[in-house]
Amino acid sequence: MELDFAGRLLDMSRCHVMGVLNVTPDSFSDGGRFNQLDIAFAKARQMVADGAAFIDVGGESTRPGAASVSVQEELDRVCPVVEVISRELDVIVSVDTSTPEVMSQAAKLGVGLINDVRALQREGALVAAAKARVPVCIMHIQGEPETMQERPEYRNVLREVGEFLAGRVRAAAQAGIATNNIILDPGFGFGKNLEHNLRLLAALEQLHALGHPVLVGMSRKSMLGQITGRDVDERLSASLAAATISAMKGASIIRVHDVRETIDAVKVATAVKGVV
Ligand code: 9MG
Repeated sequence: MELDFAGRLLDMSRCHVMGVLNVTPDSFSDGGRFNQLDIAFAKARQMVADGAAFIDVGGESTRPGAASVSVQEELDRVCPVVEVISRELDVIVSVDTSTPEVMSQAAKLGVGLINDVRALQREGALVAAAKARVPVCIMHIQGEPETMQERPEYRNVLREVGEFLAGRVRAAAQAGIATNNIILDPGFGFGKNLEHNLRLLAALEQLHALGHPVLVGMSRKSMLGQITGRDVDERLSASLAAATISAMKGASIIRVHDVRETIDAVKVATAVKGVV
């Protein structure tokens, strides 16, 4: 089960780690775009040295209540970073965006994966992703990031997430995206309360029934804070537990802030899976 990420082939039957690289103003302590580019590149280089197979570059915060960003601002934040990482580092660059213009521009700069938390629902996103001719990650979300955590509701979260993703796979296929280029993500924390997230994680292997590799992201998320009572910068152990469970349940890509530590956790899970 190999996928071609803009010329880099990866076996999706194995578990890979994706490092998070946010290029939003709140992720840099000092000003100046050149300085920010240097900092972003240094972070990416460290994550690659630590074993990341992907670097996920995002210029729009999807945290509940985060301010929206103009297309031009998102392009200005993301493109220089995508360009320098694609040129200088041996890694698959993923672009975390819902904006068609950013998808198209990033594809020209060498991006190997489009990661859209809005499941290609913005006008023009399906067409832009199809033209990019790289794999896409389609994530489940209920509502919009600004308001999604206000009162998420499901009758059966597993079934509804599965139906939503299957519907978006159909829409993607109709737009010309090759179905074997689609990765699915249940979208932990995106319009879900703790019980919804736990039900999805407990049944993660069932998502494979849709026939696509699975990506998950739980690193440092509030679901882990709710379970442990810990602040965001104290959630490493909980994030590693979530990563280990996901790897055991067959996730192909785990999106994290702490690459080095997660690589070790994934190695343990992979070793155990190898003997059962
Ligand atoms: C950008 N982003 C933040 N959380 C994420 C998650 O859980 N999955 C994916 N695919 N992207 C995410």
